[in-house]
Amino acid sequence: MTDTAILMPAPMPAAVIDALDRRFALHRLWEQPDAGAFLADHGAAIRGLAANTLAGRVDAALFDRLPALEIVANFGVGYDNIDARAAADRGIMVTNTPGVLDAEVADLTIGLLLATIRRLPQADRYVREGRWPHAPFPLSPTLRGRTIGILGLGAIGKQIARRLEGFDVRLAYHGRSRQADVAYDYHDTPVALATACDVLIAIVPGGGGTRHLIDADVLRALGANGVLVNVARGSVVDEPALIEALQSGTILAAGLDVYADEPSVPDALLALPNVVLLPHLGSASEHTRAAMGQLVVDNLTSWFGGHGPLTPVPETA
Ligand code: NAP
Ligand code: 8YV
Repeated sequence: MTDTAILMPAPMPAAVIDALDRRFALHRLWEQPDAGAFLADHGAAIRGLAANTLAGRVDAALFDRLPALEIVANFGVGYDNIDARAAADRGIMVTNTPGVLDAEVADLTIGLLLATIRRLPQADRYVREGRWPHAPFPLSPTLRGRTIGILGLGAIGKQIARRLEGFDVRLAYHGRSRQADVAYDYHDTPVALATACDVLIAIVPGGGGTRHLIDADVLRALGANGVLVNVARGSVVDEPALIEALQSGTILAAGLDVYADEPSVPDALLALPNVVLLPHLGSASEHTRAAMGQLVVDNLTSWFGGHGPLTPVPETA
């Protein structure tokens, strides 16, 4: 155990807390009766921050209160909760958890896609409500014959695509640039991708660069047989436009793991019969959350052991 002070603004898995407690002087900000007063009294001593999406924005305003901060270790591969450029400007390292969750998120995406197209939650409710003896569950749409567009063919997008190759569907993608070693059809705008597809899977990072990348035009291009699956971030989709598209039949259905204002889900979405709604579950297995937590611990341990970061984000690498 060292006296290096680490701040954890919001709870993380118990194993992460225990491991950090053993190595560092860990401060649990959520247990403080007055977080502002704690930061005023102890902020100058904090050298590491263990962050997650529950911790609120990690930005210049927080960095101002933590003048000795050296590293932010994020519990998650997406780090749109952190102003990484502001961190880079101050020489603060930011790390995330790439790789260890790719397969889990890809599995979940396939499950959500099938659940949405074959209406599995609706069918489960049908059985529980005792309706099966009275009439068979209505026939569903199908995955057969579809073209699936992946918006963001990165580490997770590629794992999703690899799984979908086993489903005998056509695959296409959009990113800011064409990837030389990828054989799937490339489209140079989200609208062009949606026009070519009848399933659109969003798995890009969140933040300003991708805000409302899926808007009313993209949804119109996806079409009346179209299915949207969003496992990226809620900010990537214009949520009111999506609700309108689902209500009016502009698209067929949506499977959503993420929302604009988590954990709030708009009543209009809850009321729709043609959506499957998950509470941000992409990486949420015990196995994968443990691996993510270990990587947070390992990044902090490596940094304060003088060995540098293990998984720095590009802005601060
Ligand atoms: P990654 O390897 O960095 O891949 C991101 C992909 O998005 C890249 O292919 C990139 O391609 C593309 N992209 C980035 N900005 C873009 C833009 N403005 N327009 C179009 N494409 C863009 O990241 P990853 O590890 O696959 O993770 C992706 C995201 O998934 C995370 O950042 C996180 O938000 C989300 N996620 C969600 C869950 C969940 O629980 N639902 C779990 C894990 C991750 P180009 O560079 O060619 O544009
Ligand atoms: C986590 C995620 O739910 O890694 C990400 O980007 O969205 C998820 O794995 C989230 O980061 C937990 O804080």
